[in-house]
Amino acid sequence: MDDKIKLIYDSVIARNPAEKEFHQAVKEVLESLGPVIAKHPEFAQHKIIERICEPERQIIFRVAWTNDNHEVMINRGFRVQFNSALGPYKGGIRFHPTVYLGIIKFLGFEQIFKNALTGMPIGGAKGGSDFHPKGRSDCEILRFCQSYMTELYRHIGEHTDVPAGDIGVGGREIGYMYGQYKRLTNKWEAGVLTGKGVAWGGSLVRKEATGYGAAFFVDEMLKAKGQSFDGKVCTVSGSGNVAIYTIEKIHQLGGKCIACSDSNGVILHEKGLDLDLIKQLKEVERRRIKDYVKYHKDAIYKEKGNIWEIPCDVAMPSATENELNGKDAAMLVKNGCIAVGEGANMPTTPKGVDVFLNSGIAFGPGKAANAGGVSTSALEMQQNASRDSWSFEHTEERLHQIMKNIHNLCFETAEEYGEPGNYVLGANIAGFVKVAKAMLAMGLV
Ligand code: NDP
Ligand code: 2IT
Repeated sequence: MDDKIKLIYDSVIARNPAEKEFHQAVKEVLESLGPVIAKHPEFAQHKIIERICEPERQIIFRVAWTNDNHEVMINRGFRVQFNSALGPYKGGIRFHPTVYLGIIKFLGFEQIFKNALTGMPIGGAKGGSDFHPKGRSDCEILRFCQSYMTELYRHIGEHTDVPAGDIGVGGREIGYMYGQYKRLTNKWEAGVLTGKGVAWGGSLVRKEATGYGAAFFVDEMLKAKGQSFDGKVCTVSGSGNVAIYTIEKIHQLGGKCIACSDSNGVILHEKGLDLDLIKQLKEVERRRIKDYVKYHKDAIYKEKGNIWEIPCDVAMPSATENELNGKDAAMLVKNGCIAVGEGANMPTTPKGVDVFLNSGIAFGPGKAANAGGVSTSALEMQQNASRDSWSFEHTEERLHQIMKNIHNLCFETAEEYGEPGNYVLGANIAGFVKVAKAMLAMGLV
């Protein structure tokens, strides 16, 4: 890291103690910025890096609700509105017991640059709660979502801050939160949330968008190497929203996914995953992935297994942060993997990223590869603003073009800064420069 930038990084650590995921996300971006500061001394003079590392606003609140036994439950809610230089704050909401301020800040920080890369007018934010949705009844989820929104509604709005889903928050939760927002404000303000149901202001393709977009991004990286998905053996971690639609698009592009997972274990099905079954188990019945083997006797379930041990051509971590470490990365490379696309946010540890970058394989970092979700959220906002709804084909084509553009922007930026093929550097610099220029133009913001 550049010496002057290291001082900024040290101060970020001192000012935000014990937020290790936030430190990790900041470090990864700041390590790319040395050549940018050399080229743009005005960024340093106006303290753009220092400003970008400080959220514009952080909201932390109590979420009280009652469970089905009529007991009072208390959780903590968050919304970190990180940067609005390019548009209203935009980013998902995560419900997971591991959530604390450091997780929301890492996600919000990444979101600034991701959203900049999309080319859409959206700033960066993230929210969530340490609420644990697993095993909760529908009524409990409803009461929690209503209570969460009862505080959040005063901080958001179609021109202010537009939340969406993330881990533990999908169409059901967005519906409950939208309903509560509508009651509290007495307004039909469709553009305040994205990921809505298609019958009431949602966009076709939003559900599929992150996974489809990640597969499109990897397809572009493969094309840049003169390759394609055709006949490639793939592994995709997780079995949630991002994993499911990554698998779907890989299959459509001619690849074969043989493994997926959840936080308990790994499914390996050599002849190719049965996606209809996965959708039924996960989306409809909300069951665990281990039940897959009840329907396919030739599939294997390994409790606490490591999906990265399975040899593959393409690996797509699509579950959670730091799920793929240096050893896993070395194993993937040794087993002949040629491309890795991050569907999740920051799923690869810094050591893992180093292994991939040094190996010369194609490595697509999350802030570029998984930007299809938020891009399609921005397309949902466009449809809401014009009171229109587009066809699946048109929306998917828009998404595809956006992913190609993001790929090319990262690719060309890496070349411009003398590190061809380094999509990490390309994504960080291209995203940062866009935000930095907007902040400079707006004065002391
Ligand atoms: P879901 O809640 O739909 O699915 C999450 C999946 O990841 C589940 O299979 C879950 O397993 C697994 N998982 C979650 N936490 C952990 C953990 N701590 N350890 C192991 N496995 C875990 O979430 P999404 O698919 O929406 O999100 C997945 C990733 O993609 C996240 O990193 C998210 O930030 C990122 N992302 C999501 C976008 C979206 O539009 N939804 C957009 C861009 C990025 P289990 O059920 O056992 O917990
Ligand atoms: O990490 C992400 O980009 C998301 N969870 C989606 C954000 C959004 O606003 O659609």
